[in-house]
Amino acid sequence: MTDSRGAQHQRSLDEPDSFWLEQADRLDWIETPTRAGDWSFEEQDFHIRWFEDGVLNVSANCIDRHLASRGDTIAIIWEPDDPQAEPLRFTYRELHAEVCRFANVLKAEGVKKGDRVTVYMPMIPEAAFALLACARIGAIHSVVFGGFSADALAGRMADCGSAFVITADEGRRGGKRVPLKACIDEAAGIFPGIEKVLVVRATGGAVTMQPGRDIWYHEAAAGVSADCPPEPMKAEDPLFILYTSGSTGKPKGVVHTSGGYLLWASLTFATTFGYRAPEVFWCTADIGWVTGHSYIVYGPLACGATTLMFEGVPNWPTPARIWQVVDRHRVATLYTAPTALRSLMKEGDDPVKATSRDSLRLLGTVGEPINPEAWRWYHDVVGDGRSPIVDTWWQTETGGHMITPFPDTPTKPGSATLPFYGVEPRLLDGDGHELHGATEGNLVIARAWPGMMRGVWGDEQRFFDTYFRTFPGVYTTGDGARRDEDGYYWITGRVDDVINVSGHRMGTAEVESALVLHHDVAEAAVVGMPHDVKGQGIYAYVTLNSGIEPNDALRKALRDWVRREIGPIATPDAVQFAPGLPKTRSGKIMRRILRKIAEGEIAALGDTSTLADPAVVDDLVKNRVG
Ligand code: 6R9
Repeated sequence: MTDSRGAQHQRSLDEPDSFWLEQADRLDWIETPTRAGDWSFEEQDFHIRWFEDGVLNVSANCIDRHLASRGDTIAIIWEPDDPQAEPLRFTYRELHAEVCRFANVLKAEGVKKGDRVTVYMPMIPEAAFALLACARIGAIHSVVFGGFSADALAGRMADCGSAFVITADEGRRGGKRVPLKACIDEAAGIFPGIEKVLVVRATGGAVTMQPGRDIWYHEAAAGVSADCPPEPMKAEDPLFILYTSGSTGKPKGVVHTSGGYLLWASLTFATTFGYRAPEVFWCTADIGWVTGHSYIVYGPLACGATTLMFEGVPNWPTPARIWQVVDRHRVATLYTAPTALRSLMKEGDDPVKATSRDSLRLLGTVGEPINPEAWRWYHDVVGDGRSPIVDTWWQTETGGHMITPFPDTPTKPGSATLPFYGVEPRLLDGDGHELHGATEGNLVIARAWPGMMRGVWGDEQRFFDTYFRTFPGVYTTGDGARRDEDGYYWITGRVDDVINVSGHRMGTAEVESALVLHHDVAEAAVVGMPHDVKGQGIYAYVTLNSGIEPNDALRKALRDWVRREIGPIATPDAVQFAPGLPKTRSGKIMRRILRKIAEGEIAALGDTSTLADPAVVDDLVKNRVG
């Protein structure tokens, strides 16, 4: 079987045009494409286009085309936060009606093709309806994770000029209420461009509605038709924007297209998970991350699968919740993050063993490197040694899986194994020279693939500069990797200033900018540190303004400040007050040294002779937090 995978992979590289035009048949086209990839990563001629003359509608591909053959199949199962509450189920036919109604409401409220619609929602079925409704009318959705602050939300809306936002009164998570509408009210004070707020009633919690701006979804939907013809879209028309953190500057709006992205989501879903109808597929991600886009909504629905959407958290109200949900809905494939596994592992094997899990056929992970210990626990305890694990490496930018096992690929704990069809990974040294054989280096991708991002919203130059300038002619992933003698890849983690906190990307620059906004802070430097559950934690070095007293109250105030400025996931795990930061004579902060101190690797600080003031380091080592 692996041989046929190898042969197919080789063909995808040798005959990309015929390979990808054949694969395009997976989708339902209004106008079938006659061209596959047309791209160049060279600066003079930089462009990336796939299936350029194809025309399709993503929502019709995810819904309408299944109606004749499986209209009564369950498309979405929704498991509520409260285990006592009733799950909801929507057949493809019901999904069609819900999405059409939602689309008609958007139209009636003036949303047009090409408009950017922000989605700031809890994990309720309406979140999926909202995405598909945007796709149906050709509006570009920009989902902002419900855990982000008003500031972060306003910044993202302003960046893509989004005047329309879809939200809910509140969300529910782990028995707590999350205010969402209130956050939008606050965001509207920061970004005055918010013209309309469509509010889904989820909890019935009290909210204030501003006449003329705020609309209840259930009221607007009352009179609209449950039929809405899908808008024909060019393959290269944007489907969505999703903001993600990079090593510099503010988060960038990663743009994905209608044709190439959907094909990638659909093909990777079908292949990596070997999906067989009528199995239940469960991806535990939030819809606010790319994993939720590709493997809760677009991939599964494009394949006519049954996708489970979970409102809650894996370990509430008991550490067995995740396994109880598996049993309750007879989940065949569970796709989750190593950080979730590590925190569940801490609870011991009993909560797992108290459940059956006999429906599981396949286990998947994503978001960060999985440590072999967690891999073995997942395999031996959760999967009872029966189910293979697919450790899928990919990024917001890649749209879907890039290096991953298939269900029958022989695996090694901790390795994402082999490249997907059409993916040509290379390892480069720091000077851009290709390294061959068993080796370790910067992971780059040497050719375009259909699911790759097409741009940074509103900043073409930043797209090229971020991904194609360091190593000319290839896509730079920002990750390091090792390749072993079998050609298997082992992702070693980010090589840039991005911290991977519980599988979520956090730019050090973002946290630093939030810290220096505080009136007591003169300067801040942020690095990653090892964390046994989150994978990486956030370690902040803070220099205070003169005359300000460093103490625990201020430390707490700074952590709360960042939490409020960006969101809970950005909260520093450690704050060290530093009278000075290690800088070169030209004033550059030496992060390498700060990282080593945060990691506790004091003996390995390396050469500090180029520092303007080497004594600074002694103080940092002495006052290390942790
Ligand atoms: C899908 C997603 C991307 C970064 C990526 C890498 C890390 C993701 C991984 C993995 C090792 C895996 N990453 N999957 N590292 N093994 N299986 O997570 O997208 O949020 O953009 O993060 O996550 O460092 O560069 P995104």
